[in-house]
Amino acid sequence: MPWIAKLGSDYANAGANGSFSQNQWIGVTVQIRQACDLNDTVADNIISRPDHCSFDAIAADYLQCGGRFALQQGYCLNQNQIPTAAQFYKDYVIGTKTVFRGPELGSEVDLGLSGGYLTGTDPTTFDMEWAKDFLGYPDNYVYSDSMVSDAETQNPGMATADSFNLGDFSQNRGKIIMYQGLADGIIPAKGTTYFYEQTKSQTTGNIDSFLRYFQVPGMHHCWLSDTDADPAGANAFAPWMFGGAGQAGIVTASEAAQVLGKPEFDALEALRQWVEAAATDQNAPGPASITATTWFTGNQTVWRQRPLCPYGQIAALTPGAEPNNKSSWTCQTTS
Ligand SMILES: [Ca+2]
Repeated sequence: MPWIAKLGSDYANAGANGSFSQNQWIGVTVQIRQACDLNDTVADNIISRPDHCSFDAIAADYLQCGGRFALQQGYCLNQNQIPTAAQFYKDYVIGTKTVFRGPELGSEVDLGLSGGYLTGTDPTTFDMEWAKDFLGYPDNYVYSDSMVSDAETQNPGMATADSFNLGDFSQNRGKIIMYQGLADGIIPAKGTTYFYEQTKSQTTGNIDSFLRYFQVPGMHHCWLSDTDADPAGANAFAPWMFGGAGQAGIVTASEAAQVLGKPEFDALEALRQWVEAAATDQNAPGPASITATTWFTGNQTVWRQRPLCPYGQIAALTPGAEPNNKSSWTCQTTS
C-alpha cells in the first residue's frame, strides 16, 4: 500500500507540466503495446515478454512527441511528462533496500487516470485511506518514505507475507496454484515472482512437487484484458479466463459452462484433482499447463485460447500456426 501512496503522491507532485490528460495516457497504453508486442515474436497485441521491453528504451521513439513512431499531439508526451511516466515502472528503493518492484510495461490500464491511481489532484483515496484507517495517520498526512517503516512495524492485520518456507505445508500434502496477470498494475507481477523465488530458495526440496506459478500475459488485476478505447484500433483481448477466483462472475453462464469443471481450462478443478490424487500418491504431478480462454464480445463464441505455462516456461507458437488455437502452442523453457 505505501507503494500505491507513493505513486499517487509522485504523480500529484508532478504538477501541471508533468501530469497527463486521459487521451495521453491512452496514447501511452497503445504505444507501449505497439513497442513491446513483438518482443515475444507474435504480433497479437499481447505483451507476453514484458521482461524484454524497457520504458527507457522505447520512450524517445514511441512516447515522446516527435519520436519516430510517436502518436500525434494530444496523445504523445512532452519532455516533462516522460520522467513522470518512467517513474511508474521503477522499483521503489529506499537507500539500499528495495521496498517494492514496479509493474511491467503493459499495466497501463490499471495505472490509468480514470478509475486508476492517478487522479492528478491528490494521491488518491484508495491508498491514503489505508494509511489513515490502518496506520492511524491524520487526514492531512503528506506522504513520506517513513510510511514504509511504520507499515512494517505496525503490520496491521498481520498482512506481511514473508514466511517463505512452505515445508510444513508441503509435508501435509498441500498444493498451491498461483497465478499473476502480467498486465496487473495493482498487484504487479514482480512481487509475486519475488515471493515464488524466495519460496523456492527457502523451502527444502523441489517446490514443483506442491507449487505451480502461472503468469498470464495481458491479464489485468484478477481478470480481463485490454478492451479500452483505443485510437489505433488495436485492442488486446488476451485470454484470461481459467477458473481463477472471481472469474466466473465476469463471464456469462454459457461461457462459464464451456470451461469450468474441466481441469484443462479450470485452475480450481485442476487444483482439486491434484490435491485428491496426492492423498494416495504424494508424487502426483500437478498440471503441466492450464488453458486460458477469451470470447468474442457479445456472441459467447470462443475467440482465443492458449496455454498458461508454469513459471520458467513460456507458451511458444508453432511457426505458421493459427495463434488463436490452443493446439498451436507448446510450453517451452524460457530463454
Ligand atoms: Ca505479442
